[in-house]
Amino acid sequence: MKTGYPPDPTPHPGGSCGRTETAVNGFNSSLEVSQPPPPEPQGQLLGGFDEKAYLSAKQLKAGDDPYREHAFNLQESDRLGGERAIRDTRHYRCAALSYDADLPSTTVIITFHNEARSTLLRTVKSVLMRSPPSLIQEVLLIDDFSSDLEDCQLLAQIPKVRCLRNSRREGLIRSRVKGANSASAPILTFLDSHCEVNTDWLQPMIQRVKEDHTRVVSPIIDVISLDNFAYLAASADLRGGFDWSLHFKWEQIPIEQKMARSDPTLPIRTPVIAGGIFVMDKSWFNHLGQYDTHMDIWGGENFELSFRVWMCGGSLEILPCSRVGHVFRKRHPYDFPEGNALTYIKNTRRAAEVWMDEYKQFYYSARPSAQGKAFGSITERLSLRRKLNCKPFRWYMENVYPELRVPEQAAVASVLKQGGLCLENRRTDGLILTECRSIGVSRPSSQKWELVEPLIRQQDLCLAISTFSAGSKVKMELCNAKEPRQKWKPKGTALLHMVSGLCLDSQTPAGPLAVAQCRPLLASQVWEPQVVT
Ligand code: LR7
Ligand code: MN
Repeated sequence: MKTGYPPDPTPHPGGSCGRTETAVNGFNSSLEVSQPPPPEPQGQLLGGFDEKAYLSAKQLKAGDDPYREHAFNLQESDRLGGERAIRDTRHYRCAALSYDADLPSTTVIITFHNEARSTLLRTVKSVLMRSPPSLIQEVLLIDDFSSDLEDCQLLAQIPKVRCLRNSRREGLIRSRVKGANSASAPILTFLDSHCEVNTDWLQPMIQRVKEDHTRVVSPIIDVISLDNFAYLAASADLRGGFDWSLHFKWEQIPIEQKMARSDPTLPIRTPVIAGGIFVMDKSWFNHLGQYDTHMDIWGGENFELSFRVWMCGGSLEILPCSRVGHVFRKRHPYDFPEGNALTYIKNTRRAAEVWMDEYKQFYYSARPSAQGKAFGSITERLSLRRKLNCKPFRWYMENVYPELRVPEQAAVASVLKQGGLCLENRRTDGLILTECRSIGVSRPSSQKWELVEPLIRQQDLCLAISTFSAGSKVKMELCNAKEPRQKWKPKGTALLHMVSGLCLDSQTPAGPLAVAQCRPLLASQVWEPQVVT
């Protein structure tokens, strides 16, 4: 089995979604902080809200570690105050685009647990300042049981801002669902509580969703430095990906797609989204089953949502003309009541068990400690998947994320035994059932098989039927996981050809073997894979 996965478990935001400086280009930190704030009609924007009092009531005390409470430099954040100018990081061609005059409005949902006042206020104010007012129906804050009740209550004095508070800690997943259920606009926009949205961030996203309500769209997520709060442009050539341990990562757009991009303002298809910042039609969100509300606190919901959107008829994209800054941190500044590792395992296990079909085995090999850990009942989510008639994970692998390599299983070669005999591929006679042989201590390669669903392979040759009817001879041909004649699946003790519904049968042991109507336990259809070295 392939190794080299990240240490297990790795439920860490810094490791998983922190953009490294290599993913950042063209930054200039001093530029953005020194620009004068734009002339905003403050009173109008903030209503009766007293920004100064709000911010000064809770600031870092002299001598305190500025990183302790929030895992970013609070002193720097506080120094910036409630708003600042940031550089427009979009490609210059974005500024020339135009959007429909009658775009639908949105509810901006921001869940938070003990967020710093200055970062939270900048998030809210940047939304109010940098969005066309007609598009913002409301900003809905969900206070996930923060220690200070007033954080949220006071902000609700700002026009258009509402605040809901959980009476116990729920985590970001259930908090967002609560927000969605209370939202009054037809479009939902999710944001983390330490963001700053950039020029014209909203219109491109709402436009794409208006044109096709099954699209779920996100911006390019710029980096706000956790040390000096510089606003840094992120690379526009990245999309969301993951490895088999369900560890999110940014990755380069595949080269063919990159070459085909004549226009840098076009959307980028992405296999998964980072999770925190996206726009989605509210009816589509509800139709697709919102979120899995049995996931706790943090993590995994972005995979679950991404698989579900793709597999159940929607799509995910990153819009390069929309930019939102986010403070990427290296650790969680809050506690996990059940522990960080167990929570991540529970959440990702639920995503894997519901959505990944036979591919979940790769998740378990990459994260062995997940086996046997509690993840609750998934009955409801499985019936949701059935009700929505979603495609198999194999479809997702083939059509959405073919770049995700299935771990090499070459190491697990088996003989396929029947009684005391073995399946063998002879160059002269084709596929036969014959005595199991060994050369010295090892088997001849002609009797070694790799069962990598749906393929039964020998090097680059795969077992295939010739026609789809009973009696069809089986032969070896070049592997192609999309070729229906090559699709097999172990079923009980039989080897089922998935498309014809027939089973591998050895009634003509001298070969070539054929497929026949499945008859469970018929001796000539019982195959026993036995791992060999
Ligand atoms: O118990 C909690 N309750 C909350 O309301 C824990 C967190 N939260 C809030 C928190 O205040 C914040 O607003 O939830 C939001 C996300 O938590 P962060 O900021 O601690 O997490 P993160 O930025 O590392 O999280 C990324 O992955 C998460 C997986 O569950 C979520 O999907 C986050 O929304 C996501 N953030 C982003 O996608 C922003 C870009 C970062 C990346 C990649
Ligand atoms: Mn965040």
